Amino acid sequence: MKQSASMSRQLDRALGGGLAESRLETGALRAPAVAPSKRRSSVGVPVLNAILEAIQDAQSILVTAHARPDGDAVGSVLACGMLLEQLGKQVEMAFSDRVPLIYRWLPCAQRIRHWQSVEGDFDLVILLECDGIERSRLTGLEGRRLINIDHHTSGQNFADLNWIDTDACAVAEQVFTLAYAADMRITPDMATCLYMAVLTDTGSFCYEGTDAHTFSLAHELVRLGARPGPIAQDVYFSNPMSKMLLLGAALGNLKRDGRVAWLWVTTSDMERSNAAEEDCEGIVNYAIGIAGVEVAVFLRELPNHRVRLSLRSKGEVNVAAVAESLGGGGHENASGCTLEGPLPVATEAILARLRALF
Ligand SMILES: [Mn+2]
Repeated sequence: MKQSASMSRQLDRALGGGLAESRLETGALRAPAVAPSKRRSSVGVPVLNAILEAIQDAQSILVTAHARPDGDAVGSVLACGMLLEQLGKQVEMAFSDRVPLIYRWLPCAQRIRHWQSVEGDFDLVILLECDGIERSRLTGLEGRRLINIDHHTSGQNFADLNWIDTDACAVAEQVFTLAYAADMRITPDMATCLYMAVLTDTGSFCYEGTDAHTFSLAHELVRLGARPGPIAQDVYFSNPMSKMLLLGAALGNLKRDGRVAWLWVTTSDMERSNAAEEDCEGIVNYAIGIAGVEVAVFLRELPNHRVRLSLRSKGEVNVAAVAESLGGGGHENASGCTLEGPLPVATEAILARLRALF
């Protein structure tokens, strides 16, 4: 591991002109230099140094992320785990929920444990995309040495070391930066996991904030061995039938009032479609896809009579703030929270909140 003297050079190589430089080294491409971006100077170098030192001092490390893991959580936990193994660490990766089917093809995905409680002694726990230990829904994290790496605006300084970079397009970008800072090689397997994370967390490079830097990161990951075609096949064209049946049920419940659209599924819709929780992923995007709709909400009735909400915005409304005011969190354009049921009450509650904004 490099000492701090070379840290800024490493970071610069990771996120700055180094991308163009590495292209020149390969001699294969002569693309123009990547435009500088504000986030390259905003990376928290001191905390990165501290994180690298903590990793260096640890022998056994657990890597986890939030419950109901999405593509960024799964891909970044895997890449981070592989990075730590390269550094000679004893690594466990765990989630409180199963890895969704569409991510189980990822390298090493079968190594991720499905735990309710942290098992074993760890010198260090790295939490990705959590605003507190509760977000992981793993018990037994209290009192352990924790590192928090997050890119959400709802990020909190709850751990011993906290690296929150809201300019990162995915937590995968932070894992990428960490690998470069540690002077470790990003293997094709790591690149595959990180590319999938960036692809899914930027909404296939569609969300606001996707810029030249996002594409240079993607470019670098492809150069390092990620294969966009097969990854897109696995993520977008390998859905179980249950997901399509559930989508049909949700679209049958689609409603609109001015610039707000919403749709929902009940527990009986879930049962009838033989759907799993992960089959709900992305349904909200069909509602935000309507012309003239600014905010969309997907509501899912939970077996405990509470209601899980996913919110999307085209940019006019900050749905992270809306979700945070209701105990949830996320990004300005994509967020979530859980409300008390029954479903019609939760629907009215969120609609009242959104109508007040227009
Ligand atoms: Mn993310």
